[in-house]
Formats: sequence, structure tokens, C-alpha cells
Amino acid sequence: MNRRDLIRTFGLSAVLGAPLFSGASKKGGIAAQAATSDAIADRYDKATKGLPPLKIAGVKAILTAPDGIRLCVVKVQTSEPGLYGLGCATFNQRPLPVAVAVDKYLDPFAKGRDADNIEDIWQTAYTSSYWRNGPVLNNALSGLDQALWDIKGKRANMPLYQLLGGKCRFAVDCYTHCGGADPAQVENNVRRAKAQGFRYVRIQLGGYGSPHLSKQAHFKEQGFGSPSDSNMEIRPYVNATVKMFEHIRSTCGDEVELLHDIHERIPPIEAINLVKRLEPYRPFFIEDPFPPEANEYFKMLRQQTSVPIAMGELFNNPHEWVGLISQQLIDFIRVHISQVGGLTVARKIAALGEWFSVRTAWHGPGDVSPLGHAANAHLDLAIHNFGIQEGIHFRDRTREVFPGCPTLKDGYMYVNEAPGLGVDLNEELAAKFPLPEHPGYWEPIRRPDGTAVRP
Ligand code: GCO
Ligand code: MG
Repeated sequence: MNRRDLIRTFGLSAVLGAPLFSGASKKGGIAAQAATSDAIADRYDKATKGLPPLKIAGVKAILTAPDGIRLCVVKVQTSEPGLYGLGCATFNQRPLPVAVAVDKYLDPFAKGRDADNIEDIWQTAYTSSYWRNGPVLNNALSGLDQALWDIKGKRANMPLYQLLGGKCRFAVDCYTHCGGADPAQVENNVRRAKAQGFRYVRIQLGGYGSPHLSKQAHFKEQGFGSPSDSNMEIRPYVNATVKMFEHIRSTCGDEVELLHDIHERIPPIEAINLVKRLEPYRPFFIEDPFPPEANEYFKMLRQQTSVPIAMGELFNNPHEWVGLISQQLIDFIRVHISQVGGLTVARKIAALGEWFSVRTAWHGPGDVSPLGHAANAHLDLAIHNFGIQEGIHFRDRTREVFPGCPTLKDGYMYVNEAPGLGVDLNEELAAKFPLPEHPGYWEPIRRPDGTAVRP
């Protein structure tokens, strides 16, 4: 039996969706129905070059925390036995609602749809909630979206970057994190990173905003807030950060590229002053100077300094990035790919950036699954306006749960050349690492008088 007979015998409704059939039968009974199904089978043959039609058979979320970070993976099964796709939907601070959005809403929505039509599924799923652009629904949608790209690559028998246009570079240049409680510790870590082959390092004193340098937690003495709340003062952080840059530039030389994340922890005008003070040390970029609610400040920042600026890991809504890119108010767009809705969105952001000389620096911290890092890397390989990638070394357990993780060597990230994203999931092993007991929310950070700091 040939493929067309097969389609006719088992019914196109099973592979292409019931509405086609009901329309045909209303018009003219069995003969018309057969003619219509022949025509559709012909069209399908031409469109897929002989590959069988592919339906989405099910979509599910898998939660796992091999190294303590709450990872969420979406698995899409298809009508072809053994052919599935995986995508990243990790939202470490709210993993459970993402899983519900996947299992209870995207699964019934996507089941039976044509797995080949990624853009159409993205557009229709995106508006299927009517209200949209929030981090929970965007992450869920990203899981489905990346899994469909993974399937597309597997079906084409090509690594994903090939479908995105092929390689623009042999591997993905990465920056690594070099922290330390004081400038000397940071220096040691920079030297170590350089010895490992990194050319780009992000330098931070302690946690974001260097809370360990803040000494005046008056709110604690007054019993305001909870004992677990932490204190972060503006001045110790700002002054120490300038000193750290001065120290690293003078001890580690001019060749290494220095990055820093303000993590929006100081008022915008203080951030502008800090960036100006860092100018003599030639940062490669300064990240997240303002909270996402304060985009208007970028104009003022641009008038004051030409230090390159990276922004965007908290963005969910196109309104947050379109203006910043098109008005050339930032130099690196740094969205978290699952947070904006997946690869389908990210490749459009990259294309928009290309016309405005804004380069990419996709968010790539520990709370992105190896599938998400692979998605970052496949896109990095294929776009011209790639800037830099935040890269991490996966720990052993994570590598066992996700066979095929991207690898870092001499500061470059490599994807394996397997079809699709190239990363698999050992579901049995994943189940052995349930989410930690703590739900994952962030504890408050406060100024000495108790005022809450963002974020
Ligand atoms: C970064 C980020 C992260 C985030 C984290 C939030 O630049 O790597 O700022 O460290 O804080 O991903 O969960
Ligand atoms: Mg950051």
C-alpha cells in the first residue's frame, strides 16, 4: 500500500485534523471526500518531500533538580513512534505553575496538530490564553516551541543550527563568572579562568549588589521584616565595584574582557554614576543597570557614557525590547530565551538586532536547563550579530540526566552534532531528583531602613 492509500485508508482526519473531513463530506459524500483527500495527500507529499505527516501526540512537563536547581523540560511526543522533541521551560522561582500550564493547557491545545507548523502553533498557542506575555505562559510555550524545533531537526536529520541558516562561527565564545569576597579573590578567579582559556570574565564581589559589604541592617535591630531578609546598601557596593575594576585591570592586564552585572539593585541615577566611574577600565559590557520597569532611563544613560550596555533577562513582552533595540539604546540584548517564549521569538529578536547593530548575549545562568543552553548555542552559531554567551560547566549529575549537554573548551561552547538540539533526557534518572522542598521564591533584600530592594 502506498502512502496515499495509507492516508486514505486510515483517514486524513487522523493525520491532518478532523475539520478537513467534515467540510468534504458536507459538500458531496464519499467520492468528493476521496478526491479531496487525494488532493491534500498530494499537497502534503510536496510540502514534506515524502516524509509522513506528523501529528503531536502529547505534550508533558517534566520537573527535575539533579543539582538542586528546579529545571522544567517539555517533552512532545509525535505520531511517529520514537520521534519526540524536548524543550526548556525552566522558571526556577515558579516551576509548578509552568508545569500546570503545559500539562493542563498546552497538551490538549497541541494534541492532534501538525508538528511541522511551528510558527503557526506558536502564534495560536500564544493567543490561546487571550492574556499573554507573562513568564509562566511564556516558559510553557517555550518548552513546546523548542521541542518542535528539536523534532524538526531530528526529522531533517540535521543539528538545529543548520535549519537556522548554518554556522557563522566554529563555536560559541563564552564568558564565565569570576566572583570573590574581595578584589584579590576575584583576581585569583580571573587568573584561573584565563588559564582555562576564557577571554571574557564577569566579575562580581560576592552576591549581586555585594550584600556582604553592607553592615547597617537597622531593620533587623527594629524587628522589621523576617530574620532571613538580607541587607544591601548602595554606597559600599558602588565604591567596592569601582575598586574591583581598578584592581583587575591593573593586575590582569588589558587583554581580558571584563563584564559586570548590576542586577538592577541600585536606583537608576546611581547606576548611571557607577557606569560612568567604570568607563576608564573599559568594560566589555555592564548588565542590567535598571529594573525592567525603568526602560526610559536608557536615554539618559546613553547621553552620559559610551560604556556598552547589556539588558533584558527579565523581559517578557516585546514592548520591553523593541524600543530599546530600534532606538539603539543598548548594545547587547540579553533575554532569557524561555522567558520570551522560545526560539521562535528569539530568532526574531536577533534579526531585529542585526539592523540596529545590537548584538546578542542570551541569558545562560545555572537556572536554564542544558536544553535551554543548547537552544542558546544553536542560535548563537547561526546568527551574524552574535555578541557573547554566558556559559556554564554542567555538573556531573546534570550531565547524566541530560546526555549530550553542550561542552566548554578554551572558553568556547560546542554543541554536539546530533540532529535537533542534540540533548536528550533520561526520564528515569530525572525522576530520582525531585524538586527541593523550598518552593524556590526569592527572600527579600532590604535597605538599612527596611525598604525592599528590586529584585
Ligand atoms: C545572570 C543572572 C542570573 C539570575 C538568575 C535568576 O546574569 O546570570 O542575573 O544569575 O539572577 O538566573 O534566577
Ligand atoms: Mg544578570
